[in-house]
Amino acid sequence: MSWFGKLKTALGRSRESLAGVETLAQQRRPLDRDFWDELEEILIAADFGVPTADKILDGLQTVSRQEFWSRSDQAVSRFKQDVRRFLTLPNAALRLSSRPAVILVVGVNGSGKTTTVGKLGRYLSSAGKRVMFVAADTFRAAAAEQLGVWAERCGAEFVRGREGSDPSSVVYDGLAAAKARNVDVVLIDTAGRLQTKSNLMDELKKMRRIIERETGRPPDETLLVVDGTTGQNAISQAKLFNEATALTGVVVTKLDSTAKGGVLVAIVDTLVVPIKFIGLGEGIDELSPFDPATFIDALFASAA
Ligand SMILES: Nc1nc2c(ncn2[C@@H]2O[C@H](COP(=O)(O)OP(=O)(O)OP(=O)(O)O)[C@@H](O)[C@H]2O)c(=O)[nH]1
Ligand SMILES: [Mg+2]
Repeated sequence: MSWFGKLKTALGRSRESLAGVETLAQQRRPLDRDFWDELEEILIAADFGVPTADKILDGLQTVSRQEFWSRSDQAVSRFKQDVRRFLTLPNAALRLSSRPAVILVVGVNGSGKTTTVGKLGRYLSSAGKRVMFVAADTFRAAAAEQLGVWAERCGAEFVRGREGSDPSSVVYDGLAAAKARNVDVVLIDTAGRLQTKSNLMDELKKMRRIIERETGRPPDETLLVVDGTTGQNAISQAKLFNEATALTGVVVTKLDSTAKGGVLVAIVDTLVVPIKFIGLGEGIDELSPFDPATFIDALFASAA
């Protein structure tokens, strides 16, 4: 199956959540109050969230008046362009400007951080990079073992600490080992849950300080991993992390599962941080750089 075919298959549920938009276009209806209400309902059911849905619809209604549109297919075609515009932010590509480059991976428990580190390791080592994984999740018993398995799968160097040890000291050890072993990219996997939320945020800040002290720079990337199936919950979690650490990118996982397409638009609109990758399955190769144009094509392609 082609890569685009795979993307289309993975996004099946998301596409279903927006199928009503295609129906509205095919009906070639007048742009009356009922039309706008129905479109809004579809967007909210597809996890756009009320603020983002309203922002898109307000813009669309203004243009429809200015350009004297009369039919729903015109509005829907512009709608797709607008969604694509909403999803497009600068700096969407992974930025690895220093050596070793440091990628800090954060997010709530179960969002897919460790899996994403594993997939990113494969992605980067396939591109010829020497990769190291650092297990800074010392909170959960099996966390380091889980990351170790991913490291073996993609031939990454691996640094871990003792269970319950200070995550920042593991980060410190990891950075020292990375310099000694001539590593190109250090990926740091963090805990998703501690005793309290403020502990978690404090710990992330501390790791960030260690990285700055040891490399002279903030992490090249601080990626927030978000479970796309958690809908509007994902948005409020993302906001919390964005306040605690300067995020440079988002990875939305489980788009092959019950996620609805609108959640990506809501995330980008709320955080103003680009989505850099999407997770399309549990396998090591099921991660894709995020490209808004391809995503929109796959999201709206008729189910042929
Ligand atoms: N279907 C699907 N499942 C995924 C994807 N990414 C991760 N998962 C699954 O989500 C579950 C949690 O993934 P982890 O990588 O362990 O999540 P985590 O954020 O590291 O979790 P904690 O370490 O507990 O905070 C696992 O069962 C993964 O296989 C994805 O893109 N698609
Ligand atoms: Mg984990």
